[in-house]
Amino acid sequence: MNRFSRSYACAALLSVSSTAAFAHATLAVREAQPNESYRGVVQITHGCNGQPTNRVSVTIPEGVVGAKPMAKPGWQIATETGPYARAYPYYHGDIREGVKTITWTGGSLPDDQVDEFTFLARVTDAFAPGSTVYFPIEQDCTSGTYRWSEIPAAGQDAHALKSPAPAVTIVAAAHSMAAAPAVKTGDLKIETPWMRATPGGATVAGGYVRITNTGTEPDRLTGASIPLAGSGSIHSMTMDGTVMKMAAVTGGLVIKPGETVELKPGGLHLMFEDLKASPKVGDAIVGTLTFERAGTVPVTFAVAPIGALKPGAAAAAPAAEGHQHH
Ligand SMILES: [Cu+2]
Repeated sequence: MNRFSRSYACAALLSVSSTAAFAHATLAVREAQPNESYRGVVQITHGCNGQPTNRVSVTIPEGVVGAKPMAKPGWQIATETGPYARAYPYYHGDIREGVKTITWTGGSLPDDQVDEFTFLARVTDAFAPGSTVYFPIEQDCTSGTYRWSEIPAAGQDAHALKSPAPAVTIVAAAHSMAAAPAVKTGDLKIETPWMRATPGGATVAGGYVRITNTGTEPDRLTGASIPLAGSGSIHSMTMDGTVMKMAAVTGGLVIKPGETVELKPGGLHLMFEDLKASPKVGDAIVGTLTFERAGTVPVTFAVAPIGALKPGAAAAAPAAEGHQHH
C-alpha cells in the first residue's frame, strides 16, 4: 500500500510539471519605461530535475541598449556584442551597437537554493507604453537544460507556453515629466509648459503654461508654435449653459504687472491645430511663445498622458475631461 501511494504521488507530480508553465527563470522587475534605465534581475528558482544550475544566459532584445552585467562573485561573465538594427539616442549621442547576450558560468547553484543574476540596460523609445519586451533565458545544469525562450503569438496566453521567456511590460514614463526650470525672459517668468498626448489621427492639441509678469508694464501673449502643428493660438473656455465653448482670445492675452496667468485644462489654453504627428507621452517638444514686449521665447512642452489634468499626472477618466475640441 505504501509503495502504491508513493508511485501514485510521483505520477501526479510529473503530470503537473509537464502541463503547467512553472518558469524556473524569471525577471524580478516586470515593468520598464521608455527612455529610462532598466535593472534586469534574472531569478533562478530551480535547477534541472534536482541538478544544480551552472550556466545562465540572457538575450538582450533589440531596442534595449547599453546592457552591462553586474559582477557576481563565484561566476565568470561573458558578453557578446553586435550592431543594433538602428541607432538609438543614448546619454552622450547615438548608440549603434552593444551587448546582445550576457552569460554567467562557472558557479554552481543547488536546486534547493535561489540566486539572482543582474544587469543594467536602457529601454529606448522603440517600445510604446503597453507593449511587452521579452528577455529569453538559457539555463544549463550539470545535466539537463532549459530554454526559457518561448514568446506568445499575437492573442496567445503566455501561460499556455511550456517554457516562456520572461516578459517586461512597458509603462508610460509619467515621472519623466519633471518640470523644466522656469524660463525668465525680461519681466516674464514662464513655468511648466506642457501638453497632452493625443490619440493617433487627432488634429488638435491643447497646450498649457503659467506666466508671471514681474515687471511694471503689461505684456501680451499673442501666439504659440510647435513644429508638429500648422498653427497655434490662444483660446478661452466658457460655459454656455451646460456646453463648454472655446473661442480665440482676440488681440492676445494681457498679463498685467504682478499678475500670474495660468493656462490649464478647462480654462485658458494654447490651441495647436493642423497636427502633422501626435505628441507622445514623455516627449519634450520645443516650441515658442510670442509676446508683444518680450518677443518670441523658446519653451519646451513636456507631454503628459491623454486627458491628464496636470503636468506629470496620470490620465484622467474620460468623463472628467469635459472638453470637446471642435
Ligand atoms: Cu481650444
